[in-house]
Amino acid sequence: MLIDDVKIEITAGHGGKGCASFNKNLMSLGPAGGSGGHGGNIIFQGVSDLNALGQFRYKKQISAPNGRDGKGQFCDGPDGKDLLVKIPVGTVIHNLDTEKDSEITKVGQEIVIAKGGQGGRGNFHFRSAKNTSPTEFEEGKAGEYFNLRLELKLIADVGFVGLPNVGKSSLLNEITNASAKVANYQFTTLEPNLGVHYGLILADIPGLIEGASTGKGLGIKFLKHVERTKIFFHFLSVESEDLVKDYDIIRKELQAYNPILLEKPEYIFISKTDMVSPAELEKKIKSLKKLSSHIIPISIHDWDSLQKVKDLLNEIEKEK
Ligand SMILES: Nc1nc2c(ncn2[C@@H]2O[C@H](COP(=O)(O)OP(=O)(O)OP(=O)(O)O)[C@@H](O)[C@H]2O)c(=O)[nH]1
Ligand SMILES: [Mg+2]
Repeated sequence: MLIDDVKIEITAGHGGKGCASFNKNLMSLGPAGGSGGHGGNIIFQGVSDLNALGQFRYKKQISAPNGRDGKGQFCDGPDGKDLLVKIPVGTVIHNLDTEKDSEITKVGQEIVIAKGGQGGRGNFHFRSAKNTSPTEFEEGKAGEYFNLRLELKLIADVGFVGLPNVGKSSLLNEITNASAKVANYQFTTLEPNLGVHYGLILADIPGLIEGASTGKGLGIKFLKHVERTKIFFHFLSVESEDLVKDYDIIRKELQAYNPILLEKPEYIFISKTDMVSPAELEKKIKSLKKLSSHIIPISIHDWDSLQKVKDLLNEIEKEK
């Protein structure tokens, strides 16, 4: 199960306490209390693993180690280690307390989400000409505490949309490194799949059916993953009796989710062309003329058609 929306609580490390103590060396008496170490920060780091939010399925609270207390004989407490948390690229981090959002957009990007508390000063730092034997020291400061909502919104360049069983996953598997499950029934794919074609990320978005926007089937929860997709590949199966109707169903669901989706450039594919005669295919393509003058026929059993898809992707990448 893809975890793509989760609430967690995070606590950065608290600062260690400063120490009040005096030098045990009789030759140089005086304050010698060390300072507390700083608390560890909580740092989010972008990774390509889409399932990285799965770590929060059961564990909803994370904290970084505290700084240790200072000790006598000028011993400062060690700092708490920073906690590095791996987060999938495309995660929007909503801070529910400050109402500020930040976002991980690149692999390797690091954001300090909660700062560790400062360590308190030991009495050594309070010595002065007036007071050579201070007994003052500070407590460490608390680490930052926040409630966060982590929402994964894939940043794919191309989103594959279409009714179930039209061959979206099959094409993704053919032209990328993906190994999505493929089968001759609806809803084979239950979660978005990603594939990479050179510099482009392609996302196969399952579950769009008539009424998805009102919660039917898998619903439209996966559409948030195409909100930021630049281009759609819209798949229509040659097996269908009424391609225009199929097309309209998907467009309606996209619109119900967010009308902006309809403004994105799209390419219309007619899939499984090997299943009909060339004359039949021609007829079907003609039936789509009012949608677009440029319909792309594909079949995973037709090498030339796959090559054309790859050429198109190369062009899209060049423009990117
Ligand atoms: N003959 C033929 N069959 C195809 C082609 N592409 C896909 N199929 C078959 O069509 C069926 C559905 O393909 P999928 O790739 O699972 O379709 P999907 O759109 O991902 O379906 P869901 O995951 O259910 O939304 C499978 O049995 C595929 O083998 C094609 O070009 N030609
Ligand atoms: Mg599929």
